[in-house]
Formats: sequence, C-alpha cells, structure tokens
Amino acid sequence: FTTAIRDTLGSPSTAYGFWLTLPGAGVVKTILRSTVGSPDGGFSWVLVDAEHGLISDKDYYELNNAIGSEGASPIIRVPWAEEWMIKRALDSGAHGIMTPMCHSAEDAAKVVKWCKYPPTGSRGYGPMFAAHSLPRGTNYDEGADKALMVVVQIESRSGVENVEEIAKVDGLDVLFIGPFDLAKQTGVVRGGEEHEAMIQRTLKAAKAAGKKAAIFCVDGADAQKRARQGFDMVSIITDVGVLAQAMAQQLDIAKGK
Ligand code: 3PY
Repeated sequence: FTTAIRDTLGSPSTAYGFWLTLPGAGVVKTILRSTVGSPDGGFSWVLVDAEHGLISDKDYYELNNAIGSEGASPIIRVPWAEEWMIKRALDSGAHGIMTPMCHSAEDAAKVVKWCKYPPTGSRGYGPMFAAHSLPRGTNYDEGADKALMVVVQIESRSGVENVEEIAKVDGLDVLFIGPFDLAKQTGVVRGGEEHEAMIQRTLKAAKAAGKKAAIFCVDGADAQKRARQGFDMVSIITDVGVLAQAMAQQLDIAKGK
C-alpha cells in the first residue's frame, strides 16, 4: 500500500503540511477541508505533535483516522526517540513517525529498527487498529515496512556534524530540520549565516544520499522560499499560530485599527 505523503514525495511536487498541536478531530478536519478544491490537492500531511503539542497517545487513533479520512497522512512526532513510543504511534495508525534530536547515524538506525517488523527491525506485532487510517482492504502486514515513513529531526550541533552519515542510513526516508532547536542547541542566531549554512548542509546531505529533506516554516512565505530551495516537504505554519494571528487581526479590524 501507499500513503498520501509517500505518493507526493514520489512525485515532483512539494509536499505541503502543517503542525497540529491541538487534539480533537474537529480542528484537524476543519483545517484539511479548508483546502478542498485547491487544484493541487491541498495538504498531503499533518505533523501530529506529541512532543510539544497538547496531544498524547490517547489522541493518536482519533487524529490518525480523521487525517487519513481527508486524504492526508498523519505523521506523529513522538515525545522522544523511544521504541515503545514509536510502537504506540504506529499501532494507532500513523503513516509515519518523526523523532526529535537525532545526533548520529546510530540514533537514526535505531529509529529505523523500531519502525520495522522483524527480520528488518524489532517492531512488536499488534496492528489491530493500524489500518483504520488507510483505505479499506489495505494489507497492512505486507506493506507497512515499505510504506510507513521514517523521519528524524536534525536540530543539534552533532546532528549537523554527522548529517552526511545520518543521511546514508538505510530505511530512513526524511531528514527534517527543526530550525528553532537548531538555533538554541548550537547557540547561533536563528536566520543568521551560520544557521543557514547548517540548513543548507542538511539539505545537500539528504539529496546526495537520495533522501528527502524537510523543514518547519513559520509562515507561507518562509515555506515558499524553502520549497524553491529544493526542500521536498515543508510545514507552512502551526494550528495555534494561525488561530492567534487571525483572531488578533480580526479584532483589530473590528476596532478599526
Ligand atoms: C524546531 O524548530 O525546533 C522544531 O522542532 C519545529 O518546531
């Protein structure tokens, strides 16, 4: 089987997604439906943020089904790169996993191993609900290892220093830059020259190894810039970012400001 995100990444188009930090199917379905009718199909993925968002593993099943039913792929960012956390996210129907803070090829190889069934990896077996976010009739057991996306975040000094080795790890699909943590962890200015050099190095390493490159963006203009630079997957903004901005703007209009 395949997924919306894998299909989009296999085509020349950029995969546009957004950051979900709020639980509840209503929020995510409302956002996904806002792009219905968009000529290029709107969003192909949603990052379900269980690291920093208000989302916990009890929310996964509902969110995965809601996102899958709108023709997009749920990618769960687990709180940390831990085998049991990855297993619970995949068993709830995530189309992909993202782990924070990948510092080395060894870190990346562990994540791949935890995402795949034996003999390739060590994922425990129990996908009673995993196919519910996929079309009826999906042969989950047969296709899971190939179809589900393995994504690691590059957002530390050692992550960037080892990025060429990380990119070569078999079974890894995407190197995802977290620009905020990258700046904090390395002590450089976000948006400054050094920061940008680390971003470009990661992009280049991903491409050289035949992997996909992704980045978190703060708004549509930022996302457009990154897509033009060759990033395969861009997150355009967060759910709460849009809510806060739009509410403040409408209040200003109402008050004639
Ligand atoms: C970062 O920018 O550090 C991220 O992980 C995305 O929010």
